[in-house]
Amino acid sequence: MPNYRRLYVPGGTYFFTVNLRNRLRPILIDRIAELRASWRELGRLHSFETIAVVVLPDHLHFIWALPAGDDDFPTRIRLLKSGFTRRLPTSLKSDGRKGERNIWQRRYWEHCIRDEDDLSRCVDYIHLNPVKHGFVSDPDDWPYSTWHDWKKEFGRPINTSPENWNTAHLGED
Ligand code: NI
Repeated sequence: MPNYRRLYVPGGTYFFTVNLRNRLRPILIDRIAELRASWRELGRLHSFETIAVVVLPDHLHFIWALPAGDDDFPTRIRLLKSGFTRRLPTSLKSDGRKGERNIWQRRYWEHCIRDEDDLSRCVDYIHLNPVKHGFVSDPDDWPYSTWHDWKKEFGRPINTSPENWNTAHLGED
């Protein structure tokens, strides 16, 4: 079992949902290399630990642990978004609809994780999200998540009971 106590930074562990404006364009998957490069670049500029992440075609869910006393996730998210957009070809830099110049929704959903149980629930939510959205029937089959790293490290650490994720509303529409 994962040691959630070790992973959990009290007051500094956050769950985020970040969406594209145009939910019909699978840019995040089509341009996964650019997204990874933006994530790495952000890691060189600001410290944070990515505890779990899943990339869906038009949105992201992830958990970051920030250093004690540092709650500046808005800057980090802004840089992640702009770093990704900057790497896109001009044809993809707007959301594809007239007048919308930003591919990202301005708002994002943020949840400060309360304790180790909450962390475990949020991690499972992330790793089961491709199943929740109907892309695959097993998280094993979705390549764009930290599930595979977690499995390597912890076995198959997931609570697949539906109440653990199906009724949760962690920033999903
Ligand atoms: Ni989702």
